[in-house]
Formats: sequence, C-alpha cells, structure tokens
Amino acid sequence: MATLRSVSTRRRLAGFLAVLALFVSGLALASCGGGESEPAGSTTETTTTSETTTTAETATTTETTPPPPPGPTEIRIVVVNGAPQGGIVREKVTKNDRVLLIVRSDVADHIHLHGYDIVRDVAPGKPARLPFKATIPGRFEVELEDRGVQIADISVQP
Ligand SMILES: [Cu+2]
Repeated sequence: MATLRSVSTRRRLAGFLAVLALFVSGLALASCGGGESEPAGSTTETTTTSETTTTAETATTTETTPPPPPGPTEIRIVVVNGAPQGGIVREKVTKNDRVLLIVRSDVADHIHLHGYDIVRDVAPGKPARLPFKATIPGRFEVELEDRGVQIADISVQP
C-alpha cells in the first residue's frame, strides 16, 4: 500500500510540477503576449500617425498644387509683313498674373513691352518670349520697336 501511495504521491508531485510548469510557461506566455501587445499598440499608433501625416501631406500637396497649373497667361502675337496679324492684339490680364508674351514675326525687330520695359529680339523662325508678372496695373503697349509699330495692347486690371 505504501508503494502505491508513494507512487501516487510521486504522480501528484509530477502533476503538481507539470501544473507549475504550465503555470510558469503560462506566465511566460502571458508576459510575452503582454510584451508583444504593447509594442503592437505602439505600432498601430505609429501607423495611424504616419497615415495621418501622409494624409496631411497629401492635403498640403493638393493645396500647394493649384498655383502651378494655372501657369502663365499666354498671349500670342503673330507679325506678318511688319504688322500684327488681325490687328492690334488686345488682352486683359489681372494684376499679379504671370503672363507670357510670345511674338512670332516674319521680320527681324525688337519687341518692347512698355511700362515693364522688357525688350527681346525677334526674327523669322525665332519667336520672342517675354515672360513677366503683371505687377503694374494699367494699359501697356507692345511694340515692334525698330519700326515703331504697336502690335498689342495689354490691359492689367487691378
Ligand atoms: Cu517701345
């Protein structure tokens, strides 16, 4: 009987050890899981933050993007036989608009934008490009300088 009991005690002891082992490993797992879940939470937060940042950046980009698309207001003038094709080109722009005057000419001359005092060479096959920001309100003559011929009338509205 003593043998049986002793076996039983050993079994109980073994059982106890097994339970203890499970308990310890359970603790280990629990603490491990806890350890994992905390960083996971941080990661999630970080992810959320970065997503928010991305969204904010996208929004910023979207807000920043509009200005470039408008681009400069292009005013094209074609000079034929030393005179503006179709008559003097009359254009209205708004103050602070970016404007690009492009003049094609079959004669060599200089293009002069009065008021802003910009002068560019022009020649057949070599159009003149006069980019400017319309900071000065008023009406300004564009002239074939050497010939003294007006080719455009630019109105900058305040
Ligand atoms: Cu002039």
